[in-house]
Amino acid sequence: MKIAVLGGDGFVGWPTTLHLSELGHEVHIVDNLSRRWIDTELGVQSLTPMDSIQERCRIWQDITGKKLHFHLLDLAKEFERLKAWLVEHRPDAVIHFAEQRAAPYSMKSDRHKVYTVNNNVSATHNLLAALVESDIDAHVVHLGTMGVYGYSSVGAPIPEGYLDVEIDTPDGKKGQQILYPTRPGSVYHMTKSLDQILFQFYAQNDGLRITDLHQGIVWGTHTDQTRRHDQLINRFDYDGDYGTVLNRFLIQAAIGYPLTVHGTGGQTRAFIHIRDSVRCIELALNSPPAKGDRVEIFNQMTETHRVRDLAEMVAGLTDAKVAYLPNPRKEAPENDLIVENAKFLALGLEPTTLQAGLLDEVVEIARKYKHRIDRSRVPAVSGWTRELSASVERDPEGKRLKSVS
Ligand code: NAD
Ligand code: USQ
Repeated sequence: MKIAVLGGDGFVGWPTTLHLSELGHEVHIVDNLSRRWIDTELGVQSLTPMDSIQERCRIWQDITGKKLHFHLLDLAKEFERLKAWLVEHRPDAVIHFAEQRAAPYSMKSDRHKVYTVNNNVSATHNLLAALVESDIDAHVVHLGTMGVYGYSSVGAPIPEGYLDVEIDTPDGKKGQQILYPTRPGSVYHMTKSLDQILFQFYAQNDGLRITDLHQGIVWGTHTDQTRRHDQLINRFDYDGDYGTVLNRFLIQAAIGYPLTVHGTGGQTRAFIHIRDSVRCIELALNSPPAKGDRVEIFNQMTETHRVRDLAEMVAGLTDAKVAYLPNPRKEAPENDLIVENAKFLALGLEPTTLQAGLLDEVVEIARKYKHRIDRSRVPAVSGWTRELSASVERDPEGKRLKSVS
């Protein structure tokens, strides 16, 4: 297949690109490199040293003989170029990772909210409109999030996208399936909820074939392909905006930083290892919906964990200390979470669960590159409201930070 990987320079996009290239697909990365610019804005860098995307592609070709194509394009701002690109390349499938993906970044200020909405909603809508206009019947595989469902305890498993409901009609009760009601907890998660409506419309109106993957928190860093060469190494975010909870706990343990649990740590979330994430995308690509079908939705996760249990587990493995901090986010302090993921299991996914070996692997990588970590960038300082911003703990280590700007 000819596959466009939109956002292919990112944390999930890069290993997906390599995985699909290894399988023999012709892969085209389309990315505006905005994520690298955001690192510059925030004054942070990936824990792992990342080469330029061109250099990464060159190394992959040297090692495997397989060519990767890179195209610098902003999906949200360059509609005409995007359309021209699609017409020229006519991909069989488009994998859409190209959005601003950090909830804390999306809540930093009004500017960050506006950027996240403009970038994410326009990127998705431009893609859909361009596919219709250029009459390209590519299968769109989008990376959505478990967070669209919200995190209130419902006491029942969260289904894969659609909820069976009964409504009262003059002729009695009638069964229906509706999109599971969204309850986003950040501006970022809200954009993913808006994406769902865009997908529903374009599938129904234009027969676009769309799969939406509601993914949990991705952890780990290596896949079989990124391991092959130092310069193929994946991005690894550890900072207070882009670092996600388990990866953050693992690097914190590696550098002797207290594990930064927000609130009581009673938040339960869904998780998936990066190597299962790329495998799920392959499985979804191989099972496209038919033209005219409703949007296909998968819950892309393998297990759920409570944040404080993760912290205690990492502390137990590494002797790290756990710090219970004021929560900068407005979120349920405690929640249960049961998630259905039968569809990927039926397609052959063999879940990689949280094992000590894989946890150690991340700690080892963090130890190797710990000289690249700026401890002052570890605290999560983006508050969801003015009041929460005021109560944020900027110094979990108990040392005065020199600067948090
Ligand atoms: P990332 O930020 O590392 O990668 C996103 C890539 O998209 C970056 O390379 C960025 O430069 C590019 N991009 C953003 N806006 C663009 C635009 N307008 N035009 C072109 N390129 C653009 O993020 P990630 O962690 O790889 O996540 C990829 C996708 O998966 C995101 O959509 C995210 O919402 C979703 N997801 C991620 C996780 C996770 O834990 N990382 C979990 C669930 C879902
Ligand atoms: N948390 C801590 N300590 C930390 C960091 C986070 O206790 O140092 C808590 C948060 O308060 C939250 C939970 O851990 O309750 C998860 O936070 P996170 O930053 O790991 O994940 P989240 O903000 O939800 O976002 C990440 C990705 C996003 C993706 C989402 C999947 O950045 O792109 O969509 O995971 S999900 O969470 O399933 O919606």
